[in-house]
Amino acid sequence: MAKPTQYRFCVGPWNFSEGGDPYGPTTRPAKTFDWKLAALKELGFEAMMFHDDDAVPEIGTKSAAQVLKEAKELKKRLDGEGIVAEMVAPRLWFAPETIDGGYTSNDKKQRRYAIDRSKQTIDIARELGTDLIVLWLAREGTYLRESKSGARSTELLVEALDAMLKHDKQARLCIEPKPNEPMDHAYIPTIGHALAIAQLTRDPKRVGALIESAHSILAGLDPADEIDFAMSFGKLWSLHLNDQNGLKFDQDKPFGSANLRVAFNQVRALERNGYGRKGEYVAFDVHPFRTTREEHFLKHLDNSKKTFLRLVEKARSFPTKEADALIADRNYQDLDQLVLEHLMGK
Ligand code: GLO
Ligand code: MG
Repeated sequence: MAKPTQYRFCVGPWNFSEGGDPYGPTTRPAKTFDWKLAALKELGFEAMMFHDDDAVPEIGTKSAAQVLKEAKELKKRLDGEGIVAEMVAPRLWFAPETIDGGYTSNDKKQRRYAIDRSKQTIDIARELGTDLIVLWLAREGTYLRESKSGARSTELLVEALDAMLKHDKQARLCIEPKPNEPMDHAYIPTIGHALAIAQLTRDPKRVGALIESAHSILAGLDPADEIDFAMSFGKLWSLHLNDQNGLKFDQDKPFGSANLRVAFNQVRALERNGYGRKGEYVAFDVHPFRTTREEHFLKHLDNSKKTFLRLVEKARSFPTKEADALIADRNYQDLDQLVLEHLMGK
């Protein structure tokens, strides 16, 4: 039997957010990058995720050479701290150029901007020592369906992915699907869509996926099924665990906070498919509640990790024999109770 996975954890600088929402200002002071790096280490996390402009602040004002120089400096800094860069993601959704989308914008100039910026992200990743490029296709969708053609948008997405794959022969593109927010409807809403579009690219084996629990739930799906599906293709290369209370705005709650059983099933799926054995990290894409005081700034991360590790214990100690007997007897009634008793601690 394979040795149990020793999970390794990862977080992004944006996960130390300050509590601002569309209805009110921030409620905690902004923290510096150095503070976040120290916090990450204190929490026992081993890797950091980066947007391109987390790695190189004010990226839009800097020359290509300057961007690479700063990426190199960051790599040295991370090496010194013993922290790995897990991935880099182009933060396309912030720029004035991408108001109508990046790769699927109706404006050719803006599509070019999105592709060029993504290529630069790949260059930054190379400097940071990672081949993983995360693509959260935030604005690749519509507010108004009649404003774009879905067929043309699929073509444009494939063109963009191809341009990135061509730019660097090592880079792996990891699509993070999300069905809505900020868009009404996104073009790549689920893992199925991500894996399907991979097949249309010039190098399907370098296009995989990242599952975020909340995004699956927002699509009305069970994140555990999404994990099983992606891993059946060997295509789950990164993971954003969190929680989501139904079909609302993207809540990014601590892992297990809304539905412990759904969280348990995600951990079971990770365990049964061997997630982490090829060096994949478990990231928590969680945010502190707006009410969180400054002195409790790290609780959402620490608690998510605690819950995850407790659920790993629960997955490993699950009474499989008893469960199998109930399954064989089609006694799902008692199987249900067995799961509940196990989670409640009996
Ligand atoms: C938002 C996304 C976002 C991405 C991150 C990496 O809903 O989950 O946090 O994961 O920007 O691209
Ligand atoms: Mg995410």
